[in-house]
Amino acid sequence: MAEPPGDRILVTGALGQIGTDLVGALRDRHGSDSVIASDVREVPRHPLLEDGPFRLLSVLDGDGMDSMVREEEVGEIYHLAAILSATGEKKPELCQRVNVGGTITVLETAKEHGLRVFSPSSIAVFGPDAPRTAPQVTPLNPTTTYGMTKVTGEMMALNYWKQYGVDARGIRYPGLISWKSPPGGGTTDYAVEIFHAALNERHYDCFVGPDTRLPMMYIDDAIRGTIELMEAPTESIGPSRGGYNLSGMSFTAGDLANAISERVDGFTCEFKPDERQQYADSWPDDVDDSTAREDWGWKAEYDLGRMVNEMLDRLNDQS
Ligand code: NAD
Ligand code: AKB
Repeated sequence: MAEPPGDRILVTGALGQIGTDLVGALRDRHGSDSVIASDVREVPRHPLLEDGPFRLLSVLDGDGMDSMVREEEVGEIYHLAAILSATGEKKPELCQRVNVGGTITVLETAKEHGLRVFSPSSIAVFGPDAPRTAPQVTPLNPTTTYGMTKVTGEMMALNYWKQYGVDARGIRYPGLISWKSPPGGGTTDYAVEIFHAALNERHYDCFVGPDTRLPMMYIDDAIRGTIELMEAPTESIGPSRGGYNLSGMSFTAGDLANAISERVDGFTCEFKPDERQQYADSWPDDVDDSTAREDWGWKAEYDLGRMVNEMLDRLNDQS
């Protein structure tokens, strides 16, 4: 493996839901100048643009990424750029191009320059045949285009490690719930939208039914898990390196609406399932994360009650 050009961190797709929190956490840890946020778009007044370096970069531009890694002395890439499930079903070709093509760009750049890589997977890798609590190892037969791209991403991460020694690691994130930035076109977006609607309109039209149960996680757990995985010694990372199951919490859309009603007077929720219902139905209720616990000591800290309190408190503070 080549010696990396430096030890700075490049984050792709940084202006999205996860990047908004992850870049801040990485800058707190390594210093603002050491973490370069990048995205294919600019978002006016986005806090990341003021807190440290930002560069426009498409993950489909291999030459641009190669130059950036050399010129900015990068040693590690957190690769967050992707098209999520709901947008991906509307634009499957774009989803495949960005998710698979973008991951190839990142892994090839990492191979060339000896970089470490974080490349997230998703609970969308599972299909309807997976057990309701999905184990780490089970046949992966997703029915969404997005899920298929995530299976490919996991396999590529493992292959680049085995064939070229690229230290690529990933997590099968559950639906993530956060307050700093809006979700980016996924099926689990209802679990974030409902908080904004509860506080602003006292009402939410939920696009999945009340009995829809999915694996979910509060953003602070997700960011901590990401950093813990990337800081774990190489010897502790096993063959699940392309996509570790991490369990946070599991609740139905009805449970979430009830938990919010207990805190927000007069809140009502109507359930009006649309096409995203079938994507949600194809995913498991929960995941078994014993492999991540055993390999690198993962443990979630937020349950439904604590997450709801935190979301409402943070959003109230913000307004
Ligand atoms: P997001 O949609 O909020 O953000 C993705 C970002 O990628 C956007 O800012 C977008 O502008 C950028 N992007 C799109 N095409 C690009 C391109 N060609 N080049 C560079 N940037 C491009 O997504 P997110 O929720 O932050 O997800 C980040 C990663 O985590 C993705 O791989 C996603 O599949 C995975 N994930 C997210 C969740 C979740 O609930 N948020 C759950 C499971 C997995
Ligand atoms: C989506 O709903 O597409 C994402 C995910 C679970 O991967 N939040």
